Amino acid sequence: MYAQMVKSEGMKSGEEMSPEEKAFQERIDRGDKIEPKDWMPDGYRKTLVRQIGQHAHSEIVGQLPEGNWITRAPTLERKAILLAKVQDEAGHGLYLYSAAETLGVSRDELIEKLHDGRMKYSSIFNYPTLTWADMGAVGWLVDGAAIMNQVPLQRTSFGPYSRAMIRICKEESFHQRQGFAVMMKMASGTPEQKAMAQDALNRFWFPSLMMFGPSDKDSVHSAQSMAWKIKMNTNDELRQKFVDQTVPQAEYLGLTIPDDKLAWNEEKGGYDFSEPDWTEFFEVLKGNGPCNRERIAARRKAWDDGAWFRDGLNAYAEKRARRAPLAAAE
Ligand code: BYC
Repeated sequence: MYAQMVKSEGMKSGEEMSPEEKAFQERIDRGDKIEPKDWMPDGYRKTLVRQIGQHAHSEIVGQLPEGNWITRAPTLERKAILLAKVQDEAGHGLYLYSAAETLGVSRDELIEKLHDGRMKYSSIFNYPTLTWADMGAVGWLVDGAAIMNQVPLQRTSFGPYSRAMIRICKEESFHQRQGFAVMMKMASGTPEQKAMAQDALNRFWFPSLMMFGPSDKDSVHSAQSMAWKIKMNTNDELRQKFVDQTVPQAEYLGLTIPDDKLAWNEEKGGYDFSEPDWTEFFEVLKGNGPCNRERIAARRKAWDDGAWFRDGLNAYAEKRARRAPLAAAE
């Protein structure tokens, strides 16, 4: 079973809903934002914790493949830019953990579930970054795919998630442009540099298409999540938009998308393209991708190494809380 935490139970019809559920759905349909203290169905809360939590984990685990290149960036300027980008990802993770916490789950609980495999993070971060050109491909394709998914999420129905997405999207578009700038430099460089750029595109193309999730027929959560406006589009809709946006960019770079079936389809006004290898996708989700074990081991180590710091912060917070009543009494 590749979908593990929250089972989407199938959607209720209007008649099956309780009066509270009906009123809730009417609020969603009107476009109201739902805030943390508002009444919400249990499934809505659980779905949000699952999606926002996984999204937060993706931002944090997503630092690892890029962090790998900070010490090896080709110039000081590139190093400073990459460092800033990786720091931004940490910030995105923190906004998202905070949004999830408003739903009554603690950050520690979410992190524990990541570490023991009960929660996922984006499949893309289980692929290695082998050359500097991969920093270009990650920014251009991975952040490009992320933005395609995240721009509509600015209108998601849960207020704290929507507000977090507005901030994140601003930074994400800078990330995508820095990736494209790296690709432009590489693609217009020496033949060896252009070959590195092409190789990075070859390796990251299909994993980037997988970021949008399984095809609609296999997406267990889409129908309910869209009815609740937790998701605004289906996985296939966003994947199509991403391909349509990215193909002309590859042409501009003089690079070839590694797909023989890629062809403009006049009738649908979009590209036809090959499906990713879904067997590979489900294997990555099960923990068998090229870097799954390495990524989780790195996160566990960071958590263990930071224990002394968290203990210190907690001890300080307790001390302050003990002193507060005394200070008030003086
Ligand atoms: N990877 O019914 P479905 C970033 C899981 S980070 C892993 O379609 P849903 C960045 C899915 O969770 C970008 N798992 O699910 C950071 C579910 O399993 P569970 C992260 C995937 O939720 C640093 C099962 O498959 N963005 O931008 O309706 C550097 C069934 O799928 C994936 C977000 O997280 C996957 N690719 O739709 C650079 C965006 N796809 O949970 C960049 C927010 C599916 O039942 N999330 N699964 O065990 C979403 O929009 C949706 O959760 C998804 C999946 C479209 C990803």
